Amino acid sequence: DQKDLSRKKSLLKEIDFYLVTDSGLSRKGTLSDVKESVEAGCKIIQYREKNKSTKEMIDEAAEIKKICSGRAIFLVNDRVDVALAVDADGVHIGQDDMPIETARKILGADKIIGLTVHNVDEAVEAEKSGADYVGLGSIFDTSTKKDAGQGIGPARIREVMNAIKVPVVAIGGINKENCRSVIENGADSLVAISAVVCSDDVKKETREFIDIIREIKNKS
Ligand code: TZP
Ligand code: MG
Repeated sequence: DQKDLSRKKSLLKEIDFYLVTDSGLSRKGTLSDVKESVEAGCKIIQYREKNKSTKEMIDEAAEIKKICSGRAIFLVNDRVDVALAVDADGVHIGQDDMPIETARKILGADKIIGLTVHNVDEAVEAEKSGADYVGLGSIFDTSTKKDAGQGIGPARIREVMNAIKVPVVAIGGINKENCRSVIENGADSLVAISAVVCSDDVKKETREFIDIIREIKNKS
């Protein structure tokens, strides 16, 4: 309902670390990664699955929803149909996916929609189109997403932050060493995929990211 939605949207502002799943890179599997990361305090999970059938995705998404229930926001990457099928909290879509206006029509007002942007112009456009947050990237070079392009550098985060009001989530090539520069440049939160899911201890990595991010936010 409406109250629930405004709570979730304000929660977006309080997120520090944002986990995106990747079954291709994961050591212990997506469900294990989600469970460990949520246990460590991660408040938002995006199910990003490029290699499974729709049926497999719906089954897995239903499991992720259970794990997240009452503890973390649960979004599905690209697949508006899968998000609807399991009644996820929303979707994260890219510039070449379903247009945001169309996704909004299908999902309704009470779902979260995040959009990937690469620069200030796309960020302003995303906000105008009703995005609840933007994912900005790739910040650094990364091999996790083949078509991510060269890193734009953390200084660009500030420009985007100054241009829009919705939360900005930084993504791409972020690790525990360079994440300081990301938060220092104003990002509300950040995603790390390989730095977390390629680890043997997803819980510990998540915890460490959260601790570093909070420490920097508290200083500024
Ligand atoms: N979108 C832009 S970069 C990226 C996505 C999904 C991959 C980020 O993965 P990693 O391993 O944190 O660089
Ligand atoms: Mg996409």
